[in-house]
Amino acid sequence: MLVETAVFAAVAALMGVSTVAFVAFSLLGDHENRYFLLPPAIMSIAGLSYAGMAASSGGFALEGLVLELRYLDWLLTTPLIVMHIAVVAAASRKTIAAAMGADALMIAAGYAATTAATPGVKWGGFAVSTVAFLAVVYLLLTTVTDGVRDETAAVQGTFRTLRDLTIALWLVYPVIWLLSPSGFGVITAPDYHFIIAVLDTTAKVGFTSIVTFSITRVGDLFAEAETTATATTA
Ligand code: RET
Repeated sequence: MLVETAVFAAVAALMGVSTVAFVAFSLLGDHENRYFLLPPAIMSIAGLSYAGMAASSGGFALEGLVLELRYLDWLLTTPLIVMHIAVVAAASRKTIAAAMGADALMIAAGYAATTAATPGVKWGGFAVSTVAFLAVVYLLLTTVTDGVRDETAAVQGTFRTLRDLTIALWLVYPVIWLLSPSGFGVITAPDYHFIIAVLDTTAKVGFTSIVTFSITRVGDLFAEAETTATATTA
């Protein structure tokens, strides 16, 4: 069996377990989390996609569709990840929509670059994708962050850490793409698949957990701040 088939299958299993864990966390906790559907949605889409990638690379079904399944996963889940971060900061609907739209463009152009037959389309797609990525980063650093400006230092700190970790991790994707056979071919395709599997797992399971616990924590901190403000004015 191909090593990448085993890697894809392992990630699929992990996403399946995470889906159940996030549903359980939302249902069993005594916290108010209005965004509880986002993590299981993100995990289950990725789980199905990785299961398909395992089947495809192992020659069971969906022949030759690894790339399509990966980009379909990213097209659906990365805007949801952006939305999850933005709702923590109570960003406006307009800002959230703009960030999600730029994110989707980033993935669509990245797909065009990866499957391009000519260098023109490839590097044009890479350029469009990178600009869209920078637009997402810009929105996260400006308008989305403005949403927490009036909050306590603790709320702001939690949000900034989360935001910066996400930006740093996402920055690795275009760098690895440049090193992969789609870019300059410094690393092999199996290595690229493995690195992406690790990055996807960190970005999804790792960071979505941090966001989910931050929502709980930021919620608590908001409540604390309000109690203190009421106590001071009373
Ligand atoms: C590509 C290549 C073209 C240039 C850029 C890219 C960026 C991709 C990113 C993907 C993030 C994926 C995540 C998945 C989670 O499971 C398409 C590689 C800028 C940022 C977070």
